[in-house]
Amino acid sequence: MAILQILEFPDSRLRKIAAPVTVFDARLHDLIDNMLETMYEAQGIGLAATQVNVHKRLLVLDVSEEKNSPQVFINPEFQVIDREPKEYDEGCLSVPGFYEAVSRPKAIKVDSLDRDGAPFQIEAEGILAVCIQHEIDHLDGKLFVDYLSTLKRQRIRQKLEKEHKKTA
Ligand code: QAP
Ligand code: CO
Repeated sequence: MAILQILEFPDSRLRKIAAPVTVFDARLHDLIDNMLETMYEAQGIGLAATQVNVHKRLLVLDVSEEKNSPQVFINPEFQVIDREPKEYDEGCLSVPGFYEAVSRPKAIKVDSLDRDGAPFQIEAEGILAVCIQHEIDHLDGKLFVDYLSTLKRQRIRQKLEKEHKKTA
């Protein structure tokens, strides 16, 4: 297993659109395991392949208290089942140190493939629904800061760019 490097806003590679996964082999399983290890090590609850510079449609998450319930979604798609907007304080491993309120539909139905390519469907609400929508956004080159005001987004970008200059 290995810890992967996580791209940080405003890296332009976070804007790429990911392509569907077509091959379910040992290499994919290695990537999934490495993404889970990277997410746990960074104390995240969700990680999309885009964030580790792999532009394929897969994401991992674990929203459990005990951090013992890894979930993998490949080529996920969702439908809204309750459009009632629900606000949640979101963060992102690619936007370290920043949390802001974002509104998203309250409940969704997700169609996905598992790590072996078998289809499954779940309904999600609460933090799981937030996390899945946030991670699918990554696969489409979208970040939670895109939902904020231009002023807030530019402030976050400036602060992170300063950090990157220090540590580059
Ligand atoms: C997305 O976010 C999410 O700033 C996953 O310093 C967020 O795992 C879904 C993290 C909120 C639902 C609700 C962020 C770790 C982790 C940071 C994360 C940080 C360290 C964010
Ligand atoms: Co994120």
